Amino acid sequence: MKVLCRIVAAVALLISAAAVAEIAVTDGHVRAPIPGAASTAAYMTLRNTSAEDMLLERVTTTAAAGVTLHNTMNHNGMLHMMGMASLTIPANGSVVLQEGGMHLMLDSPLATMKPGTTAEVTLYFANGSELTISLPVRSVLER
Ligand SMILES: [Cu+2]
Repeated sequence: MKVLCRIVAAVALLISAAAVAEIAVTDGHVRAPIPGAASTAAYMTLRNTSAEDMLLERVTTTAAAGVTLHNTMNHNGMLHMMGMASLTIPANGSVVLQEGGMHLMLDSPLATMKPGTTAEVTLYFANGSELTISLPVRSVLER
């Protein structure tokens, strides 16, 4: 029984280690909210290093009251934002969240989110894995 427990513990360790390594985030940042603004956006590149599609189902942040997945649509030259229930990051592929495209919408951002600070964002995937990232807050003037 003792040996079995050790094996179970070792397997559990392997699973949790693999779960966070499947997604690599690069170029992540949050746009510093304009004082009094109802929302701001976060951008990043999500790369899936595994052989399975990864479904991003839920996002949370400590830097705003709420966060949702958004896509930007162009209807006859008018840009509209639409909520997305989930986002698939294809196996061995990547998805770019960028201005004018898909992004994370942070609603009621904290007033303390100023350029030079960081915002913590946690990504929850359908396979049970989650990833917490610390994104730098950047001024809109920075590129
Ligand atoms: Cu949006």
